[in-house]
Amino acid sequence: MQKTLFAAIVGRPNTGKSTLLNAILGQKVAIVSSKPQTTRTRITGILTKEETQFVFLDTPGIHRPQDKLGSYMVKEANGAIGDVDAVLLVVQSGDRVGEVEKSIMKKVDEDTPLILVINKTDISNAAQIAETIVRFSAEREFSAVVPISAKNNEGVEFIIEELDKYACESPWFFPDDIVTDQPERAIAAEIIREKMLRLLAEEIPHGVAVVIEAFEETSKIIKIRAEIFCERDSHKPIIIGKHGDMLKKIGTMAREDLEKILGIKVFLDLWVKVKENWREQNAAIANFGFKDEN
Ligand SMILES: Nc1nc2c(ncn2[C@@H]2O[C@H](COP(=O)(O)OP(=O)(O)OP(=O)(O)O)[C@@H](O)[C@H]2O)c(=O)[nH]1
Ligand SMILES: [Mg+2]
Repeated sequence: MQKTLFAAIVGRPNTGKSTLLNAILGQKVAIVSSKPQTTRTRITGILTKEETQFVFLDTPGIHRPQDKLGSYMVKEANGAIGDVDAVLLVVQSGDRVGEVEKSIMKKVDEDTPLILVINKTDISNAAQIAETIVRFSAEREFSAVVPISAKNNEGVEFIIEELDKYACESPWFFPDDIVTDQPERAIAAEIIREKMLRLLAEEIPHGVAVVIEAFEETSKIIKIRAEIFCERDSHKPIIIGKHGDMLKKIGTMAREDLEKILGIKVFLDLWVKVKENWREQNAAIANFGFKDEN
């Protein structure tokens, strides 16, 4: 008998939602960075285990939006809450209950299982975990509270065990051997953005969008041409770097990751362009793939 369960992974930026998704799947499908607001759109991860297919929606961290892209991101996250059978609220061990968590707890209706996931236990202690449980439990009843370290893959299996209780009889939505519904082009664009988040200072990567212009696959190699759009003239030379060093570094790191993920040799051709203040323009946001489907 096939069973299915849809679960949304939500919380503030930077709590480790995407790291958790990757840990659940045992494979990288969502990019991760130490900077908040890494994830910009919903990312589907699929885990098929025995009879159950778990479909996870990783979402952008919920924050007070500063621009139109931010509004899109928050809408994506909030929208996911209403579309699923269960919700994982990811907080960090030691956290207090903030506005974001309060708004999420309010949005999840009483019939939907809500699991409190307390992440980053590897950098906290038992007292902090206990305090976090007390603080959050005072606000709302959870179907389960699961302390984990997504980074070290500890405790993650308890989330799956808990979610399995709520899976309903239903044919699977995806073949049992796929882990994400993201096209390879989208993964390539995200990996390039991840390297920029890692290598460049705060404001620059947050204003970057990556568009895959060409993706040509032969039996031996994938040739990818990507355009990196930054939002100011002054950012372009920084992304390119002295003698093109920075762009080369971004390209090398992205290529190495993509070769691992796609399992084939990759040739990456990167171009940097400027699209002034695109994060404030609905048309540009939509062109860069952030389309409002609700
Ligand atoms: N020590 C520790 N760090 C973690 C853990 N999980 C995630 N991190 C780190 O926390 C940072 C944020 O991780 P992400 O997975 O990108 O967080 P996110 O919640 O998806 O962030 P947004 O997409 O911006 O909302 C990264 O530097 C991760 O390496 C953990 O269990 N322990
Ligand atoms: Mg994320």
